[in-house]
This record gives sequence, C-alpha cells and structure tokens, in this order.
Amino acid sequence: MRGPLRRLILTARAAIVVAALPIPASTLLYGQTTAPAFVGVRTFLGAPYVPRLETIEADFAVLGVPFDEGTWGQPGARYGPRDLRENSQEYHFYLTEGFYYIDQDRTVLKGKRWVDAGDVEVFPTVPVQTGEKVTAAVRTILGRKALPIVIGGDHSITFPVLRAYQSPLTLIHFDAHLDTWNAAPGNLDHSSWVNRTAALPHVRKVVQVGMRGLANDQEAMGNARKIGSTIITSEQIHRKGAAWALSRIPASERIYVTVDVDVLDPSVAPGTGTIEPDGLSFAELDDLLKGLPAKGRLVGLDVVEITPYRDPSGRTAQTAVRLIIDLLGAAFP
Ligand SMILES: [Mn+2]
Repeated sequence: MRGPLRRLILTARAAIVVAALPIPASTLLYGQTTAPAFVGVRTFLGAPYVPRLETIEADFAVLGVPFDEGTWGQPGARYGPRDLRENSQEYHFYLTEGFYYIDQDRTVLKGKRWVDAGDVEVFPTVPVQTGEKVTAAVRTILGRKALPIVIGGDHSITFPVLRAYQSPLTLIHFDAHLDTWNAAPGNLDHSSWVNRTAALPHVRKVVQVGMRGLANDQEAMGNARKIGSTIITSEQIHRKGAAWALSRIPASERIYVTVDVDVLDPSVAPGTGTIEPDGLSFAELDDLLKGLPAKGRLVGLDVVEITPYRDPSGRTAQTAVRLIIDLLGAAFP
C-alpha cells in the first residue's frame, strides 16, 4: 500500500499508540485541582464524580436536581446544576487544600472529602416520580453520613429533599418570596412548597429571611402566619443589619438552609426566574449564612432558582458557590 492511504493508516496507528500510553493519575479527574480552571470534565469544584450513591464516602455530597417544571415565572433553573458546576471551577484549586480568607488569615475545609453525586434523573411531566427520586437520593446520602448539598432546580425541589430527613429540624429559608401561596389541590410548585414542607412532622420551625417585593400578598402572609413562621424582611436587614436579623433566629439542635438566589439583589444575582429589586447585598447574605452555625448544627442545604440564560456572565452561579463555601466553612471549619 502506498501514498496518502498508507500515510493515513500510519498516522492513525500512531494516534492509537499515544492514546494507549499510561497517563499519570495526577492528570486524571482526582488530580484536577492541580490543573488550570478550564481543564477537565465539570464536576462541582472538581470533586470526584460518584454517581453510585450507595458507595459514597465523603463529608459533603453535591446532588444536582435539574428540574424547573414547578415554576410560575421564567423557567431555566433546570440548567442550574450545570451552571453551578461550570462556575465552581474558579475555586476548584482549594477543594482539598482548603479555602483561605485574607481578612482572618485562616483556612477552612482543609482535607474535607467532597464528592459530586451527579444529577437526579428527572421524569419530564411526571413530577411525583422525580420527587421520589430526589427523596431516595438524599436518603441514601444521609445514610452514608455525608452532608447533602443540593443544587437546583426550582424551589419546589426542597420539599422532596426535606422529606428524606427524620430528626427534628428548623428550616431557614432565604428568599424574596414567602412561597406559601395556595397551590392547586395536590400540586407542588415553587410558590407553595413551604406549606407542604412545614407540614412534615420533623420540620418544627420555619424562619423566612429576605422577604420583599410586590409579589408577596395577604394570601401568602395568611398561610405563613398559619404555619407560625418567623419573617425577617429585606428592608429590616438593610436598616438594622445582619447581626440584628441573626438575633431574631431561634437556636435549635439542627438547621437546614435553603437559599433561593433571588434573595440577593438582582444587581448581584440577575440569573434567576423571579427578579425582585432591593434584595440583600452579598455581604448581608454572607454574614447571615456565616452566623447560622451558631444557631444549630447544619444538616443540609440547597441553592435553587439559578437560571443561567438570564446571566451569561455566570456571576449568579459563582456567587452561589462562594456562599456555599462560606456557609460550610463556618459550620465545619
Ligand atoms: Mn423566590
């Protein structure tokens, strides 16, 4: 065989030989923290991908729920998990070495074991089945003694997540919106999930922080009063500060934190479906989150309602990743 065809075959053979050479383990996924941020398959902070949840051995397990069929506003939060993974790469160097704060000259989360458990497989138009998958996944993660970090998804996913818990807990809900509207009978959506969640026997107390805007109305307020929730508004936080707001949050043995990114001001977090002016600054929300571990043991968290199509800069997702790190760093230094 002569000519171009022979050359092509030789080139292909050489490529196969190169591809078969052993690759040092440090260049594979587990060593991703030594590579630049643009290298590698995207997992949350470059953590090892462990989709077989029953094998997880970790302190923190990140679980994606790409579901947004519960939304009344703009959809798109189904792309939240992949956007959070992409925009977490800026911090992936510190996954095992810990995260350093220049102001306190201290490092947190050094040596913590993270895994990315991948996404829950959703069933389009069958939200009940998707919800069952979410509950089963979180239950498995809890059974492996890892802390679930759930990345959504619209806010309706917090109900199936919390259904997986058994021990009493206080729900700390950051949001512009009460999410206590009357749903269609038997329905679960992102504006009514709090009613259902508050009815779970182990959810003993609900604290709602950052409420504001013209969407909240007497129907939502009436239902919030019925479940006895403590409401701290965005305006109160602007006027009286994060320390005052923290003083209003009761202490309890266990706390679960859910963050709708629309609690932040749209200038900080434009990538969300239901924008409301006059939201919290990054520093306000960050101070609140960092103060929470003094109120009780953190048993799980979720960050929801990130809609990347409204924010091509990726700043909403990266800000959310930073908030997750800061909360975990305060809870498990
Ligand atoms: Mn909201």
